[in-house]
Amino acid sequence: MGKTLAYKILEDHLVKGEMVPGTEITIKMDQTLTQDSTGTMVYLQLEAMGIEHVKTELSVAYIDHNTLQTGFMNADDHAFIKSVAKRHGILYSKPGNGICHQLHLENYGKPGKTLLGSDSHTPTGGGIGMIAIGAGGLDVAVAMAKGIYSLTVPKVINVKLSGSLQPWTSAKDVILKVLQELSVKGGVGYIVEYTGEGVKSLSVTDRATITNMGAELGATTSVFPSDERTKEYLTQEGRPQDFVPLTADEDAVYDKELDIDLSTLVPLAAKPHMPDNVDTVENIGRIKVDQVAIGSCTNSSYVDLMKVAAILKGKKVHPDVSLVISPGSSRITEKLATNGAMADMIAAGARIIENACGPCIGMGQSPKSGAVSLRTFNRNFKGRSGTLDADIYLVSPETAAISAIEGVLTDGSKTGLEMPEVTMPDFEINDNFMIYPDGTNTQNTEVEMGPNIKPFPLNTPLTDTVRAKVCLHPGDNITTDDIMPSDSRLLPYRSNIPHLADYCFEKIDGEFAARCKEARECAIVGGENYGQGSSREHAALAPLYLGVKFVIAKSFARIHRSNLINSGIIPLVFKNPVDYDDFEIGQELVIENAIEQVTSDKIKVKNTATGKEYDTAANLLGLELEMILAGGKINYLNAQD
Ligand code: MIC
Ligand code: SF4
Repeated sequence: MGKTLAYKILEDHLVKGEMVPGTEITIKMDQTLTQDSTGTMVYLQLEAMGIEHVKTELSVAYIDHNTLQTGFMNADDHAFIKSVAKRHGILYSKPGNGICHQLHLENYGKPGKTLLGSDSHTPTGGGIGMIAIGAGGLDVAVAMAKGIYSLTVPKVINVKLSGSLQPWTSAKDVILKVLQELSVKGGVGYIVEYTGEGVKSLSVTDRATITNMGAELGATTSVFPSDERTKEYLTQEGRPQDFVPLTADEDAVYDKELDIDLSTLVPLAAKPHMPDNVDTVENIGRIKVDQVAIGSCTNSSYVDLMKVAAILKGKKVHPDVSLVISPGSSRITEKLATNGAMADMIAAGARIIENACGPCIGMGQSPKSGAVSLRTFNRNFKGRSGTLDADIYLVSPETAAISAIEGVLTDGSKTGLEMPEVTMPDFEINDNFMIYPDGTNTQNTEVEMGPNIKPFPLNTPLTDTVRAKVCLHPGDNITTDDIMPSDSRLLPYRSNIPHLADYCFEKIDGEFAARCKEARECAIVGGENYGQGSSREHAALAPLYLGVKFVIAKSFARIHRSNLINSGIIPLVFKNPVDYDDFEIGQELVIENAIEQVTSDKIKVKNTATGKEYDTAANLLGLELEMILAGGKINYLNAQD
């Protein structure tokens, strides 16, 4: 029986276990990446492990999220990460170099390699034929310390592409189409593998847009084959030697299939407030637009921005629109500056901001009250922009640029305007923003710890009776942005859990933190896809700090579930999802014989307020069980030494 590309790469890295879906395997991790908003925790944890040199082939620490530096906190975090990087042989990418995923693709992504990143959009690397997985910070710290990562073997969906894209439609429309078909939870437990004739028509940066936003499907990762287009990209980036051809076997068997004819796609948009709330731009209609933001790890490549520049050239941004552009990397900005494209953007009235995540994570550029903002980003969760009542639509760079000129949401293919062809040039390598470990005397490097960097909270081993008060009952599709909001006010406190914890669930229920502090031992009762979105382990660490013992939900998102387990918080699923409706804030829940029960496939939770008992399951695989018993991953690892 033929093999999928995903399984070939995983098998190639197998350290423990077998490729049986639903079972646990351990794989060798060739590379890791971190970014600064999750990175400080990662490096605090790495320091706690007492290692010398990292065990990976390559580990990179990027600074791209917290670049506003509105106080000393961000700069202190950067200095801390830089010092730890030097101590352990990790490459350090200075602020201003660009967004981690774009930079990693340009500089270090290699077909056939594995990559673990403390950011949910790490699967961007799948565009170049890697198995690139997003994970919680602690998992990335362990991958650096031991060179391995454990995961549940996913199934594989085949997205079979045929045809080629029409002018004014692009890679963003492909992934929006996939999201429309599969939904934000359709990828949970799967790797999404792209095959078919249509693959050839997509460049590596197109593919990276698609695999990047595969994170919004809840998938473990997404992957494209490595072919002539991959070779072409690596050559343009000055790394032809990194190319290896890779593809699935002709007769590979997949668990699910989705066919997409690229020629039939039209410009699409994800409407507020979910990435899978997709419709055609034409159906949504010519709604008035207040802001257009172009950039993010999804759509900030050279070709994307050259298309934007070509659309803007000689035109004027609509008087009622604020257009802001953040390029993906210093290399791209430099090229746009020297070839005149940036001048075209500025002349049209665009605001050019730093090569960083910026508005995508609410670091500036929040739209006005009640605004309509078109963004080429990947998430439009309510409030993520920093403006709670803004309506965010996710669109392609082409749709964003033409709409910025028209002042209304516009389907470019209906304008009669020609969409200019853009090709990628060869890039000269300039790594002046990179600091490479020098390999000498690194262990003597002093770790720079600013006053805002506080120790991370630790759980205690599981007790036999777990008693907790329901402190939240929030409904379906709760995102990690809901659990632990991030914006310019809170991102500077990513190294300070006690401070951050006071804002936990702030946007959903301002009383949550106070309620937990009063109850001391708490539980959350959630709906479907609880914890979707980012990889931030702060969405587990803040609840841990506030005394959350377990979460019962209808279902969990992959990375958040792992982060809960790493923190020793039990993720329970209802055997009978309608039971969710029975619960109320303030009720006391009890798990008796917890130590024995967590090892079984049924865990009884009693609601002492009503006397009713509910069947739930934690479905813990080998290592996961050990971690829950020990009170989290750090306690488990310490007990091994
Ligand atoms: C995001 O896009 O939500 C982030 C900010 O990049 C997060 C990481 C974080 O919360 O720091 C992610 O995607 O994992
Ligand atoms: Fe940065 Fe946004 Fe990408 Fe997250 S999704 S890594 S915040 S650009």
